[in-house]
Amino acid sequence: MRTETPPTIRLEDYRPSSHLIDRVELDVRLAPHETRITATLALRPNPAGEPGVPLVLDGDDVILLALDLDGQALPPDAYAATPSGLTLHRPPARPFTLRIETQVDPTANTKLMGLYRSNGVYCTQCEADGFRRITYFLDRPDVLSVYTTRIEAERDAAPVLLGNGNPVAAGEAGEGRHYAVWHDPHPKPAYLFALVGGRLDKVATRFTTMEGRDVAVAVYVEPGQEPRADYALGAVLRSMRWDEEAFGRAYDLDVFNVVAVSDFNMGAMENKGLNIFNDKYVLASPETATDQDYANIEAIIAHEYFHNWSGNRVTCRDWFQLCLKEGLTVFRDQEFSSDMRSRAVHRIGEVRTLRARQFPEDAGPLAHPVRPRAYAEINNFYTATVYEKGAEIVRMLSTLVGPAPFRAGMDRYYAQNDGRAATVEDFLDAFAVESGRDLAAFAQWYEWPGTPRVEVEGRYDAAERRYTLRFSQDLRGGAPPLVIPVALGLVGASGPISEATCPEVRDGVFVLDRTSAGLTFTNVPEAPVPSLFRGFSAPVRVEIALSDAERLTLLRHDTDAFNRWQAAQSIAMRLLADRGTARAREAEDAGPAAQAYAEALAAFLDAEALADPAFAALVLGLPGEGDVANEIGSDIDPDAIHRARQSLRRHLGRALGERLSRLRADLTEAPGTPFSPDAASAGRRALRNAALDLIAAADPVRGTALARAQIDEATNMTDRLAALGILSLIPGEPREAALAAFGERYADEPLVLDKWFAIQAAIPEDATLARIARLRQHRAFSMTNPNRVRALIGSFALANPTQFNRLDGAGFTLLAETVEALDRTNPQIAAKLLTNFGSWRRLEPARSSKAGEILARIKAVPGLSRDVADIVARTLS
Ligand code: 0A1
Ligand code: ZN
Repeated sequence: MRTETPPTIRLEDYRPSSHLIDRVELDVRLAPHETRITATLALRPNPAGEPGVPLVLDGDDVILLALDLDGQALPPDAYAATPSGLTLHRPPARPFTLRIETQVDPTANTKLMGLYRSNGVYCTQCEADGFRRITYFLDRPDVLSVYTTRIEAERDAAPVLLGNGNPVAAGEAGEGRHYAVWHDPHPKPAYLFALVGGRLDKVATRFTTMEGRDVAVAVYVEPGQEPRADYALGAVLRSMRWDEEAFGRAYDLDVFNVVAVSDFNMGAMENKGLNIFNDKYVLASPETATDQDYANIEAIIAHEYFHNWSGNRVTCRDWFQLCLKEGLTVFRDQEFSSDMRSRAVHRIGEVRTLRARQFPEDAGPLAHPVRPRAYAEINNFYTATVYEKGAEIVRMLSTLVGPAPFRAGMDRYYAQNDGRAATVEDFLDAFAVESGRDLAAFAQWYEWPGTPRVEVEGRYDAAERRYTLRFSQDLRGGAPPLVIPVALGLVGASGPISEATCPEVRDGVFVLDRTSAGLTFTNVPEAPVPSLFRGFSAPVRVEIALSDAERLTLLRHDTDAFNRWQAAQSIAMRLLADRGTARAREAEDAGPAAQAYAEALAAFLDAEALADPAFAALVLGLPGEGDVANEIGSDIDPDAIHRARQSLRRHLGRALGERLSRLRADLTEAPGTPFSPDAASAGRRALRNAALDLIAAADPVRGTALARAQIDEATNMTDRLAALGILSLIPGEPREAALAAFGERYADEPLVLDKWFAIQAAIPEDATLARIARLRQHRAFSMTNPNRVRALIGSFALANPTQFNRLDGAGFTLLAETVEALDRTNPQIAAKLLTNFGSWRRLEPARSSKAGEILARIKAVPGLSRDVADIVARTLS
């Protein structure tokens, strides 16, 4: 539906549904253009709803073919049907059955919401409001029904027919057609409905739950791709076992199916018993997937599987409660990945993502509370704030109440809300009961946008052997003080100061719940360095005046790996932010601070690199250009930041060169070592490639030779792609030859070509725009496939700050034109791309006014989708 001023939906206006639907029987006859759906709905008035009102069913782009009530055709004046809704003016005040026949065109469905076809495979996406594109329905998450689905299709076109729940019947339907019937005994909202029909092959196994249920587990992929689905299948089994062990949650159906499709708007979807995935998060082989891909697959398989309890068994009352399932499930998948891999390394990755994506969102015009109070288009609220900050809130809650009460609170939450549509209040209530804490003040985390700042001052009194810390918090927008768990400790010149004590610090955590507070540690034998917010214990910005020498003490001696990494990052960040401002434009010289930083890194590498290469790779990695821009905060000049970062990379490469070469040699796998995606092997590759990056920055000729050799000799995609990325930053013939060869080698591998598109879109040179224009004509590029668009255009906006923010506005124009074109076919992806303008006001004035002009031009385009109209209006507000 296209509209100029989207209506706003408000949390305070929530009312229970007028009716409930206890049972849904669907008969879906799949056909490329004329798919017919007969929905038989067992309806009744909702005792909690308003009595005597019309029944208003949602619809979106559906054609009504037939309608009857309790077997009787309805007279024309009894109802009104449009493509966007079906109203029964005077529904019976008793239970009744409505039979609705609709028709949809899955092949013409380019929005990828509702029933559509991806590479010929029929599939569905119903969250948040796609079910209404299949049939008229009460398409809201607090209407839970038991579904039975009969799917019928031509056997040749769709030999595999999958639905929610358990398979109960199958057979011939005549004229080359066949059918399957699926029954899902667990009541669910319509957004969890799914079906799949197509030519697919599977890898399969069985899993016995802790309750003794024998579950058939399968991952379905396009024929020929089965070997690439093994890793995902293994990840399903690990997820099933982990949720039993960590949270006591067992799987509750006889089958669990995962299906990979190539056209998908998001990462994946947790439909009950039938998770549908973007193939990027299922398919992996050493030749085509990087270590990051393997880690993402494991995490997303887990995320969708964990939704079976956090989201499906306990669902959301309304879409304002989205964080209830998403923040909690992200927290759960983070914990899973930390247990499968290195906890410290994983935590650093989580925080990097939060700072790169959520902090800017929270500081810009699209900022919103983790539980928003109003929305115009819910599909625009699947944001870093809801997901990642939502997960941080659950993490803080677990820190506050402690491990045993947290687990008990989770058990209580599930027990009390199983089969219900719950709220954030229901969630917090379970923990309040189990911990005996009043969580009313903590609940404010859900209500206020913006990243709180916490200022800290430390003072040491040598005579009294006392150390005091003064904290004050500042949350913009008039919010009350938040409850902030501060995990902390003191570190001395040669190690942690364990004898120091402070009564307000329990189990290493101080809870800051006022605007300001002071702490006094006694028995402190030397001037300490405070290690604050260990493990990033709260999603805040910390301001404390520490010298580089003090930060290096933390890097050397802190027991908290996150803060060791943070110490190194803070030094690098200060160097980059000082030099990355327009004023420092000409400053090239690295200076003594950079020198000292390089020496500290050298000592660190000598002592620890080989013991924990994954961690060392993170310590060696500089903050990204976007991170530096976020730190600077206003009057941002992306060119100055780029120059500053290049100059520091060069400096480190020169200062550490020999060491880095030695490290590379030490980390080289013996020839014939089989590839393994495990975290330790991935860590060694990460450090080797981080070393190559700095070597190439200091010596492009040598870098070119090493990168070319690595591309030729690599036995896996991680090494090949890392080398290609490094070479892509060195202009010249070797780069062009390597890019061309890579493009040919993987000509038939769309997911690998996505990486190739992304690398080229991120080249920080003027000629990149012309390169992108050429790549848009590449035979593998397609504007209707979200992965392709994200790879080429999304990466440009996200990973190429100097070119996207070009002074002449050509980068903004490229994005704007793509958004406009895409809005006609896939508004969700168009709107997501448009969010890349989120920081436009913080750019220096010339760039900022260009961005403003272009945004105003988009706003004036007639017939914008609600998705894009909403983002553009908020971005300009
Ligand atoms: N619930 C899914 C995310 C998701 C949301 C909307 C979608 O519609 C296109 C698809 C997926 C998750 O958290 O993984
Ligand atoms: Zn999710």
